[in-house]
Amino acid sequence: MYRIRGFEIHDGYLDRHAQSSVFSAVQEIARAAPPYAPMTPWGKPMRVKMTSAGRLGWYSDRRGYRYVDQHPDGIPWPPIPEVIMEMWRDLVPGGRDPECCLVNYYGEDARMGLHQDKDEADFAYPVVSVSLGDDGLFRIGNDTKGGKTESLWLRSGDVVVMGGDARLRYHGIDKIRFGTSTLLPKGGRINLTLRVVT
Ligand code: MD3
Ligand code: FE
Repeated sequence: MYRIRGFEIHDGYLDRHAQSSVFSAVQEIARAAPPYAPMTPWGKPMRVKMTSAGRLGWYSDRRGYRYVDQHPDGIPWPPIPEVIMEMWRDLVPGGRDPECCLVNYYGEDARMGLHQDKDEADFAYPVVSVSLGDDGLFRIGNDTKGGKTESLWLRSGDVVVMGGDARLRYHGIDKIRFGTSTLLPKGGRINLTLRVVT
């Protein structure tokens, strides 16, 4: 484990076997709650496809960003699979369980601009991120817009814990290196973020 700007980077946290187990769990979530491209508040669909597991799922439309208790098709979000819960309990011991596991799918040209995650009620809880599949170039900024940023490649099996001082840092994914991993049969990158929401 090493730290950059308060982010705990657990590189190689999941070995190949564990990555396959977590990927199977993600496919189970995607079967119950199909990934979709959320509409941004400014009316453009996101390039990253998303779905969620847990009591609450992250959602966006013309009215803004928020957590909702159902998939846009009106189905309840599936429960967070146990293999995913185990990672949270290992890395964030003794606290509440996450209420949301947001699943992000990055195809060849998908990226996510620099943003803060502040739709949650309690910033004392960290966000845990799990990367699967192709490499993604992760950019870390500051607590306000602008200033110098640092970038690092996240690889399949890497886990990042964003807590304490790092919880409100600007961050994003600039690009993925399509085809760098054989974990996902169709290529691309999956990121899971585990969050306490309320
Ligand atoms: C830092 N996802 O879902 S994960 C997101 O790879 C998101 O899909 C990116 O940013 C991805 O909101 C980056 C790393 C991450 C996630 C949540 C954070 C970094 C964070 C919350 C607070 C601070
Ligand atoms: Fe984020």
